[in-house]
Amino acid sequence: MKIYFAGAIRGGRDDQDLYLTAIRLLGKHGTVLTEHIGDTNLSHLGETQRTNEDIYTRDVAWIQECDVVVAEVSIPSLGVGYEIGHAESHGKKIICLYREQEGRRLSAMLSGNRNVRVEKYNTVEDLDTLFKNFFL
Ligand code: 6IA
Repeated sequence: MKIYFAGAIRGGRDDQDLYLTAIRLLGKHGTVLTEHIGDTNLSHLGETQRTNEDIYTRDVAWIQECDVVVAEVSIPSLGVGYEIGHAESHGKKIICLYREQEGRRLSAMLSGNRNVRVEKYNTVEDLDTLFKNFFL
């Protein structure tokens, strides 16, 4: 099972510890192609040793290769939104993980999209259960 995990980079790195935890949990169910998303050394500037074009080319190839895209969408990110749209156009399974926050609502392009499974959660334990149920 090849898993493409998506999470905000230039959109903001406030959730990077959570991404790292999610990637570790997902690793129990398959190969996570994008382990760098949880890298605590990766700043909001992204991978500085690669060009933007390299990153784009690699990421779209991985999306096309993967079995499922798991996207953490609590922090809005243009890149994550693009990756979800790209995955949808290639018929990939898509799970969006979302923590409800006071005064914010998830984009209708995800919450109103039947091709996207939105899973609301609060804790890391919720994520663990959610992944176990999904990858059974
Ligand atoms: O718009 P964002 O940067 O928040 O988009 C984040 C999403 O796009 C992630 O899920 C990644 O898969 C992908 N992505 C976008 N930019 C990068 C990046 N650095 N490094 C790795 N993945 C990325 C970009 C900049 C660098 C040349 C300085």
